[in-house]
Amino acid sequence: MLKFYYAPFSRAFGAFWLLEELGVEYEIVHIDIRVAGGPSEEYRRIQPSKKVPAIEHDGTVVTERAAITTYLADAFPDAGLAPDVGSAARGPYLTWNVYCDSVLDPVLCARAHGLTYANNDYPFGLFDDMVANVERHLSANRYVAGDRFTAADTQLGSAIVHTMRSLKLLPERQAFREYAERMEARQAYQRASRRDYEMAMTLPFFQERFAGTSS
Ligand SMILES: N[C@@H](CCC(=O)N[C@@H](CS)C(=O)NCC(=O)O)C(=O)O
Repeated sequence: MLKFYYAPFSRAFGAFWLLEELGVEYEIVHIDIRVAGGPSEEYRRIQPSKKVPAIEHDGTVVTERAAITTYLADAFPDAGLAPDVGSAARGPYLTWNVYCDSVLDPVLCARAHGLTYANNDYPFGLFDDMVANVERHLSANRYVAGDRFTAADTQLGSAIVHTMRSLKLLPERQAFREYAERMEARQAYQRASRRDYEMAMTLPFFQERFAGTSS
């Protein structure tokens, strides 16, 4: 039994897309992160900061996106979305999976909230270094781990599409646009995206915000 703790239009999207790529059965548990006061205290038992995503697989709870991504790809090896342990591709696969949460997301979050800093003292480093690193990597590689799609692409792909296209925090670069297009063309991405939108539109929070616009 696999439970997916999720909220639409959130950082849970990458895991949602990965579950669709894996083609496994899962049950969605909607956590209302937009309700006044946040999710119920009971949810802290699953995710200590009451955030999404989280998964529960045969009684094991996994939180934090990089861990969830690694866990799921390893738990369902038939999908072939995790490079073998010891293979050359395993290095960039793990590096970029973690980099998305420990560098890319906090750097962009700091910028979104107006945190300015010029030194390299924060563990996530500098905005320009992050952008240059992602651009360099995607200019040289079709996918995170080289020439084939892996679970780590759901991490980087979801982050790039969301922060470049919707939030406009990540600057437009040709390498980012081409990578985003490759990701958006995937059927699993499109299925997850459609369901994410449909679920968002069942919530008054998004019904009000999207009133009068079309998808
Ligand atoms: N460190 C967590 C962060 C997840 C996260 O920030 N989730 C946001 C969704 S956009 C959330 O649940 N926010 C709800 C809240 O802060 O109340 C991870 O990587 O899984």
